[in-house]
Amino acid sequence: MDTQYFIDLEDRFGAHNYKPLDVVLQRGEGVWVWDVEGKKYLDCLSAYSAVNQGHSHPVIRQTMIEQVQKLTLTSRAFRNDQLGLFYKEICALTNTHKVLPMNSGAEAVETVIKAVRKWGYKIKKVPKDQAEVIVCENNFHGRTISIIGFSTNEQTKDKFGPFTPGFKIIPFGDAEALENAITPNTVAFLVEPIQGEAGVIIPPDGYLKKIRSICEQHNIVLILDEIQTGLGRTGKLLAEEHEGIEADVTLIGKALSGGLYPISAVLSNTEVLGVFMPGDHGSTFGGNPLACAVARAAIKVLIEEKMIDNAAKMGKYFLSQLKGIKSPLIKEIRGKGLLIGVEFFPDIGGAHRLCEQLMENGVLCKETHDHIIRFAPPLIISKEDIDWALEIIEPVLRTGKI
Ligand code: IF1
Repeated sequence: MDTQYFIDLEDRFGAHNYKPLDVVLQRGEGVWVWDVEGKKYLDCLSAYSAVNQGHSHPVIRQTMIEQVQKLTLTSRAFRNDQLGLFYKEICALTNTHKVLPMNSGAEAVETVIKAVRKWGYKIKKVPKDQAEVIVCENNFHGRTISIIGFSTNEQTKDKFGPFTPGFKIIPFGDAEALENAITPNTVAFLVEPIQGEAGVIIPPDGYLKKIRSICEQHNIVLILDEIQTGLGRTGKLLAEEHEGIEADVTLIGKALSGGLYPISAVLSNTEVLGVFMPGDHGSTFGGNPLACAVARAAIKVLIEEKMIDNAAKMGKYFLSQLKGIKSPLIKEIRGKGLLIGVEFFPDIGGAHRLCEQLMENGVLCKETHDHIIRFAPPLIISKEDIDWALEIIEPVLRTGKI
């Protein structure tokens, strides 16, 4: 059974809500993946930063196997012996007071929107049904109806309305715009520290500090969506650390399991998550013992194996080498840690064909917004691996061919 066979099956039976590269992967180990024909690739996407710890990390994998053999799911109607330990460890690591575990990133976002609305009514005394949440242009926070309702991307929302009211959209990276958008009914500001889907957009220096202080002044909850930027990706445990601030609420997901299981979490101060009463919110799978055991192992190896330091060092090296490529196709290269975006001039005919050429030659990555390629390999990548990838990337980026 070859590549085409699997592609035909997907096309025939699956909804066509994706247009993947035509590579059918079968196995992964560390930074490498293999397709059904045995060809090896360096993964420069890491499942959109879910596989920060590398594919099939042996410690996470072993933990998962052992937990599967013991207990996987109890529902939250009963307690389990992994949940409390997960809470304790993630709180100690991130300086958090309260945790609410969910499954997908979008669920964590939905959860925090509920929490800050209730916080607004109960604590800030906003009049009934008047709570406003401020978000940014070009945001990406997930795919549910409420979340896409405050997207500014046409395709994301086209023909999916009507949407949830209560959101106000301001430009990203503009602290003054936040100040101006605030009303007495504003309960929270939800923002990505670096916009991933928008094309690795890094806000001006000092932006996080400024929004931290504006939110404090106006008694507004600062929510950082670190689902993509968190857990080492940018060379710090959380991207907020680049400016030495602490959000009131931080959302994490993706790499919280190292890619072995869908796990997300809302991390907050006591006041915000404190508004939830029994019955207010929940999920059948959220906080299950398998998820918690996997998450505990995933954060343990992230720290113990110094993956965050490696992301900082290797990110610097990768970025500087990429910046050294002289190419008429490239408009700008930017990044933090191992979250790197290469933006091409819009008239080069799209970055998709460049991704196809990279794939042909053994490097997997994906374009975003048509003319930007994101390089985000697992955080365990070595200098040798990067040099190997650069041999392939350099000619493709320079000439559009190899
Ligand atoms: C897809 C993008 C990345 C996220 C942030 C919440 C979520 C995401 C900052 C929701 C998810 C995904 C979803 C995935 C592709 C991927 C992506 F290109 F679409 F934007 F990473 F850049 N907040 N990002 O980045 O998390 O519910 O998916 O677990 O195929 O839609 P989720």
